[in-house]
Amino acid sequence: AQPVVDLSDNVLTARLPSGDAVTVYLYGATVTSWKTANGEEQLFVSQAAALDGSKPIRGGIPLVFPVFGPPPKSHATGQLAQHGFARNSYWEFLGKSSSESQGRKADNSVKLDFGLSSSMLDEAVRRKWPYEFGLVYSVTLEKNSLECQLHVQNKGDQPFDFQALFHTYLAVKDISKTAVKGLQSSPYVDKVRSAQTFTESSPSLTFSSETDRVYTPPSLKDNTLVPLVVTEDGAERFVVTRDGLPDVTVWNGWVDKIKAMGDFEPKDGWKRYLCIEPGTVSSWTRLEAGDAWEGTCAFESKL
Ligand code: TA6
Repeated sequence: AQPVVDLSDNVLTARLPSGDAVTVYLYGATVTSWKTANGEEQLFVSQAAALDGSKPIRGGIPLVFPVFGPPPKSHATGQLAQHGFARNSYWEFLGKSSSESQGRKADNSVKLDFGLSSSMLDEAVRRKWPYEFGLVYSVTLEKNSLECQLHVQNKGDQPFDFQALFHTYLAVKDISKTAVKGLQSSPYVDKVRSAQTFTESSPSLTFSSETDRVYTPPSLKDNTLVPLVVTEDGAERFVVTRDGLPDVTVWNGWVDKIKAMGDFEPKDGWKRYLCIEPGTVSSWTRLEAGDAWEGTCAFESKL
């Protein structure tokens, strides 16, 4: 049996013979559902998420490019919306391929490619960030895992500086029983404490109030990055791996921030999500004319 892929009304669905499935809206190339074979939804999407292209989808995996957070006014991205334009632009589906593994056609794996180039942007957006670029976003679904890879190409004759991040809303049963391991000794910028920098002392980060931190865990001696483990009630729930993405934002808005978000429903939904956001956001990545950059993260469900 082969993976089944369908695209209609700007929504792409893919399903593996094992039953694992993914849904991607061409709007923002936003993954809005990732289900493991048992039908269990792995991502959180607000019940009030706008799915009509009127605003970025609240939940799933919004893509952040070329700037994370509110853009610095004095920066070339200064005129763009918070988190940039990737998540509120229409991408195109470039096609599917089942990734070869060990030389054999893996029938329980499918790679979906999406593209966004500067020529596809609204003129109003192009004027705010007038660089020529090409993005290819690959979403690979395998049994119990989802891999997200962003390839950025500078197609102009001017260098540009960018940030990129996968703003992943993981579904959890209860945030008060959820922890993140693998951040110990990592420096982090704490948005809740006037963006001051601290060092994580705990081997297991837990949540009891609004949390909004950008961690930059030190890479290992062989330059690989430490996997993060999300646990629930002490048991492994997700393993998050990164390649070329030095930062991880950890965010839960808690009661008040979520109450104030018009497109966040239900209002007690803060208890059932945790954003683990791999990216390169603590500095700017400069891309020379003609050069390319790639960043990859993978989420493995241990349920
Ligand atoms: O990634 C964390 C964060 O930057 C928070 O500060 C909060 O603003 C969240 O993203 C949601 O941002 P959004 O623009 O999607 O409402």
